[in-house]
Amino acid sequence: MSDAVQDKAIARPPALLIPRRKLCFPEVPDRIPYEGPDSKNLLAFRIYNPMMQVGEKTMAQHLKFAVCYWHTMRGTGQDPFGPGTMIRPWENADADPLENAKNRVRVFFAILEILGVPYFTAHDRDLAPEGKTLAETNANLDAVIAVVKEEMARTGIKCLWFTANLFSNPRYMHGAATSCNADAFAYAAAQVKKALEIAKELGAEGYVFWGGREGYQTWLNTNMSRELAHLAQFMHMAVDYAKKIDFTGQFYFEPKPCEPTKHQYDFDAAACINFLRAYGLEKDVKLNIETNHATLAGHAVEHELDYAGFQGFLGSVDANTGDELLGWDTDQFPTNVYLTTLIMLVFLKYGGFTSGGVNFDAKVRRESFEPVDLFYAHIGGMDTFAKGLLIATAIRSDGELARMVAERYRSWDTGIGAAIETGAQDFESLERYMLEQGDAEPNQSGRQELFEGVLNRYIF
Ligand code: XLS
Ligand code: NI
Ligand code: NI
Repeated sequence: MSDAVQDKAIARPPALLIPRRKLCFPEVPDRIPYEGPDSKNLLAFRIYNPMMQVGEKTMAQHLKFAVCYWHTMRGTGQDPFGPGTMIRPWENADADPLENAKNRVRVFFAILEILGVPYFTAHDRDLAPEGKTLAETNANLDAVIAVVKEEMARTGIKCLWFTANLFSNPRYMHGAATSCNADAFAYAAAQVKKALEIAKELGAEGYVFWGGREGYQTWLNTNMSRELAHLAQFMHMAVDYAKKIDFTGQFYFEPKPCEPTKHQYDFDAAACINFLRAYGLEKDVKLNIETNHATLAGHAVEHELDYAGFQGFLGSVDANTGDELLGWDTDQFPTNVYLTTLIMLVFLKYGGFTSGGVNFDAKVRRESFEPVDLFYAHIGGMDTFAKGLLIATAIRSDGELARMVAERYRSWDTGIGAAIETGAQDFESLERYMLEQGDAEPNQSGRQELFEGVLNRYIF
């Protein structure tokens, strides 16, 4: 941190008024410019050029970037070994918490404006402090949402999805919808009812269920079938209430295998889709897939996305990354072009984002404690996704990789393969066929190294 910033942070009691950008972010321009690939300026975009036409849409329309409120505004840098580290000149611990919360919203929208990001995501409890009762908490939330609405109207920034925090408060220690305590379920229902009303009011394009503590720590004390039935009832109630108030945003279920519980019911895309189908929610809920959660489940994110995609469950992506040496949800910003290329390849395969988008569910490191780091982080993530979009678009328009995959399955296009696919064969006819053939000869190499080489040719 430069001395100048430090002096300001210490000398100036944070003011509870619309943040004067130059005080909060002295190094950052009013708007991050696009300077092109040759720029050395890391407070500029090198690749992300929102108006650039890529196929039928602009880059901005393809990527639908969102900044999340929780990590960006409420991340303090606290970890299990020490307290927060972040210097946030707009925070005022001595002020009325509600006034501080409103001011924080204005800073948030200033950050998005500077970045030129069109969407945000938030939990209810990120925005406003809890009161002593549910009624008080709702009133606090209403007061802050009024500021959110003002800022949305002022800037044109939209809500990609809204959600409720059903995991931080101790009342949810056993989970919310899957709690052994029916009162916790009831509280969560009231909380999500309110969150859906807000989603409607903000015109949110979606609503996310992330399990939080919907899972368990030990089988010994757990009635799994009862808990899962409750979770399904809860989601049905949400879908029904959304219909009642005419909230037409898309519902998403976000897979995560562990953290905070040992066994999360929303383990991965397969577990979520199975749950949604088993309980009749498949028409109303898609998936919000997070890169780092895929990794924790032992999957590549492109596997999770495509697994959801071919079954019609692909919704949105929480864009972040883990660390290959750390086995927890580190929520780092994505800087790997291979990763973003593969993510965009899958989304383009299914026609791109509709209700969903690229939400940076990512946080700066505890050591990156200055406000300017929020900009380096998001600019880096946006450029990396923009590059991934361009590469994926080139791969798709050449069609070479797709042709190579099609070629690998050519035995299914004619002869016995085509006959099986059309349903014209059974075990008896296939036995007759094989008795005649004698054996199934290996017919081609997997060519993994060739496929990787072709991908690399687009990347560098
Ligand atoms: C936590 C989740 C969470 C959801 C929203 O790991 O990623 O941030 O995206 O509740
Ligand atoms: Ni997430
Ligand atoms: Ni996460």
